[in-house]
Amino acid sequence: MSGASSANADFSPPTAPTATASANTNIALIKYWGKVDEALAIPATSSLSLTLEGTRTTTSVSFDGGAGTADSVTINGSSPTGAELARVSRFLDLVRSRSGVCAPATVISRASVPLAAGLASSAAGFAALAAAASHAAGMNLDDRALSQLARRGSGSATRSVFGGLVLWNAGHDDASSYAEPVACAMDLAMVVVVLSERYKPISSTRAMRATMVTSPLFPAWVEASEEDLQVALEAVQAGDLERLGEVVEGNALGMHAAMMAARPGIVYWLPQTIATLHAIRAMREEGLPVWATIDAGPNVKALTEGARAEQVAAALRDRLPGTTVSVRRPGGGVRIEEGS
Ligand code: 2P0
Repeated sequence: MSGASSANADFSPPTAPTATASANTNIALIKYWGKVDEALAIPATSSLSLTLEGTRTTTSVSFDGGAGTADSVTINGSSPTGAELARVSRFLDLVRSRSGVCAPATVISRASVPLAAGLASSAAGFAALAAAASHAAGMNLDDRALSQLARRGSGSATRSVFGGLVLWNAGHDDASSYAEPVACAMDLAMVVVVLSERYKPISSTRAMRATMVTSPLFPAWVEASEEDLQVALEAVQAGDLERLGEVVEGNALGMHAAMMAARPGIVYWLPQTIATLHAIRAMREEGLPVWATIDAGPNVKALTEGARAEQVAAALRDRLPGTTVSVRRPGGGVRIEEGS
């Protein structure tokens, strides 16, 4: 918090502008798991994701002096402390150091989808924060530069800058690691199956570090992932949902295999996670186009064709009583809100 702690409210302009931005979350079809450079958040692999509509986090930022000597942060009506606050302030320090603005900031953020909906929050949160903070600090970033900045907050936020299908090029340094949209004529949707609303037992950041350092399967996953990405991109170009679905499901299972092989093993799955995987396989055998993907938690997201999404959701509800199932369609990228 060097920038925030050395700054003083007296140095802030009397009418510091407020900028408001929003971003949707995204679900990776080909996963990001592991950083080769933690400080710069350079991932071990490139990844591919679908940004989802109706999952926006909206964030306002003003470098107005914040709480006096520190940033004032409000997320969903409460004030984070400890590591969560430090993570936001570290990100704001980066914006301050690049823009020359020194004042502490006031940040107010609200997610439109509750955490309990089983959708990652850091992707939308840091993409919206990157857009609002850079705008409030007077930086005029294009979308690529914005995705590079968002990456420093949370890896998956790199991709939430863009709508629809998005490729995050792993790159090898700050300039070469960024996201870009991928042309897609396919009618895709995700059906989200929420099995548990509990917080995850270990954060993604820690779990991916442990997988990289201790899992003998990690190098194999990285190698397979490069090939998976090529297959996925070819499938998208060919409009081949079956080929895309197979590689999406295989890539997620491979990521979980690599983390399960860490010492000690990282197991995000619950018994219902396995039950959902089997339900999806049975539905495929009955002719439904549906493939599973799983992130750093027990919940399952099913990739399907947009036109069949409600039918897939109904079939999942039938087979998995007591779970919450919702359809999410592709959504847009970061937006600077009116009045900023
Ligand atoms: C992904 N996940 O590609 C993968 C798949 C979860 C499983 O990106 O450490 O919260 O902040 O960069 O972005 C979750 O990781 O981790 C994630 P950090 P992040 O969506």
